[in-house]
Amino acid sequence: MGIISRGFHGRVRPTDVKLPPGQYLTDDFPVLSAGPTPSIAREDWEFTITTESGTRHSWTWRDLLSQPSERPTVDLHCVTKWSKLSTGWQGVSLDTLFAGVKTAADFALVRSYGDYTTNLPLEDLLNGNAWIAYQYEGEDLAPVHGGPARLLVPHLYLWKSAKWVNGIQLLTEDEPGFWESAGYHDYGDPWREQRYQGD
Ligand SMILES: Nc1nc2c(c(=O)[nH]1)N[C@H]1C(S)=C(S)[C@@H](COP(=O)(O)O)O[C@H]1N2
Ligand SMILES: [Mo]
Repeated sequence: MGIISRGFHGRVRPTDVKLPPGQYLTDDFPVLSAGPTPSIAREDWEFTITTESGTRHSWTWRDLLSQPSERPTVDLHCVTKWSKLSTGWQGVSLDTLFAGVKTAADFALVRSYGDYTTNLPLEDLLNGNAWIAYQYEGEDLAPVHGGPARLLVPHLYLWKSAKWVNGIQLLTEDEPGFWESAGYHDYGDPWREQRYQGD
């Protein structure tokens, strides 16, 4: 019997591979917005989680800042093929905001000021996977990048990271958001290259 080389196989990826398939690296931080940048005063800002039964849990800007925050360093992958590695953020984990929310829903539809929406399984917002981010590289998040605050869910393509986030509607059935209705993938895992419906 000869020597068997196991090689790489299965779903485990080598730890030195930082770029998902089809992506290229950029040092810039490109701006991609489907519409104009809304202007949201912090004193008017509000974030609301609405459960499937209609119960609302809201946070003002002060409420948000009074929550414990985290400083994740994450890689960003845009479906237009740029990736930016090791970006530094500050924000509140969705686990913290969901701690007092009773729900049996499996899906979330995220809403932004300015009407953008995006959908994802609720599970992908929990367990340390997502934040409401309000600082980028030590500065207040710039309006073009979603300031005052955006969703950050870096394990999925960046269109899921809704800028100017305003709320999350919990749903018992999946409902497509803006890009998902236009033919983009319902889930959008960059490592499985789920760019478009059918990928
Ligand atoms: N509200 C809102 N959020 C959005 C978008 C948008 O058009 N509106 N574009 C999405 C897309 S397609 C991408 S790639 C990222 C871009 O984030 P950036 O402009 O900070 O790079 O934001 C996502 N979040
Ligand atoms: Mo995008």
